Amino acid sequence: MRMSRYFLPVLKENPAEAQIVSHRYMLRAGMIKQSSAGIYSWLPMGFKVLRRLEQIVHEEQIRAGHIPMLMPTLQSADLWRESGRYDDYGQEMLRIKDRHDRDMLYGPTNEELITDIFRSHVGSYKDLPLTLYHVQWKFRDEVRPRFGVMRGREFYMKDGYNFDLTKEDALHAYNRHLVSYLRTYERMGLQAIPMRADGGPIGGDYTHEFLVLAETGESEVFYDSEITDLKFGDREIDYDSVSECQAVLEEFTSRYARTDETHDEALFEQIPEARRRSARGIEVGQIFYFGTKYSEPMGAVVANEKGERVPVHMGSHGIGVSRLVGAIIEASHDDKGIIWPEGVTPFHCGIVNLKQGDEEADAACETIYKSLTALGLEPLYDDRNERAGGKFASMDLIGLPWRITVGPRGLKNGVVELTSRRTGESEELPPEQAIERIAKIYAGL
Ligand code: 5CA
Repeated sequence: MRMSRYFLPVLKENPAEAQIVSHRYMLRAGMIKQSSAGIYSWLPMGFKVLRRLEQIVHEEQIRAGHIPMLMPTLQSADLWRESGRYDDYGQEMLRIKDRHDRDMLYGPTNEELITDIFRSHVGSYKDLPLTLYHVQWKFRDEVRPRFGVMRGREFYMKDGYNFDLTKEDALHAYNRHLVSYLRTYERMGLQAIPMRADGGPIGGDYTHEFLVLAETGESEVFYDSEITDLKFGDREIDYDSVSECQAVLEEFTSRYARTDETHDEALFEQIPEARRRSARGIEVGQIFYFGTKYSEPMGAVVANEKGERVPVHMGSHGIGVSRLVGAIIEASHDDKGIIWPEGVTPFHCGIVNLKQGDEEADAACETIYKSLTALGLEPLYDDRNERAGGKFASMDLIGLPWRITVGPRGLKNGVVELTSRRTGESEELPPEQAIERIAKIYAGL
């Protein structure tokens, strides 16, 4: 993309309404614009990151054997009356009437809708196990929407639902989700710690929240410091294997890690003092097993091997896709701007032309731009007629992990400059080598 033709409305001043760094940088880097309290438009660069996160989510869900689909945002209140949650959900639910005076709502989550789809089409244990998911906008009329996309009213969420014949099978689905989530967050450059949590309005005895540690996090968390040494890495896992998924669950959940809702001071004090940590965290996902809480009242039953009709065991599993954009920035920035992890960056590298209009510099930038594009990469070429200082400041704010700087002086010696946004270190090398280096960094991501 050429910056002169893009829509990237960068702000020079700090917006007064932004209290935390991710909100500030998302506004300043022209990623989002508030349309009303807790509701945002995603401008082109913000949208690119959101789409990228969604893509990673899809890849990891499909790898785990889960099936993508799409349900609507607007739902009929009748389904929620069947589960009993229409009244329970309270003011967070946005209730709407259509022209025929029918009660509708903007879905805050989809347990009822998916259970209705399931009961209409599935009747036998032979069709199980089944996990369906979608990535769709949700609406929760939060009392205090704040921190930009972190606590929005409208937000983008992946929600998946498993249907199993037995509790045992459903717990395997739970473990499978835990494993797939660990992989998902690591690919986004995040460490998200599974913590024992509270069921809340979704319900259920088994539930873990995934938290990214950050000073600005809304949750208070307590954990054993050993847990931050755990990495999922690039290990291969057979998602059908009960024992393999179980082993990962045990590895990642056996140490003490809880949110304030489930914190147990006496248990916590059994950890050696030097390893006890209390901190703040951003909740980027939650998994639940809730058994027959919805299948029983809504009649989602299947015939088992003996021909008896039994309610299915279910769970639901969510990832806050739009919140993650903010969470990644909270975890990865400096005082100049965002530092995108390579796995999620909106553009693979920036190209800064130090002297726009200089024949040689322009030609070199064009060649680099075209070569990177031909390799399937997306560079962002700052081809504007601006001073170098302004161009650097914009690039630092936008936070692309790599920058190639091209100027007449370097070109005389046959070199350009390759700079890492994270370390700030620069290296001079011939353009072809800079291109090769970038291609290598992104190979396999
Ligand atoms: N039905 C279950 C699992 S699919 C569910 O709704 N879980 S949840 O309530 O925990 O939401 C899933 C994730 O969505 C949360 O972990 C959080 O990352 C994100 N989320 C929840 N509320 C908001 C909000 N107001 N703004 C942004 N993200 C949110």
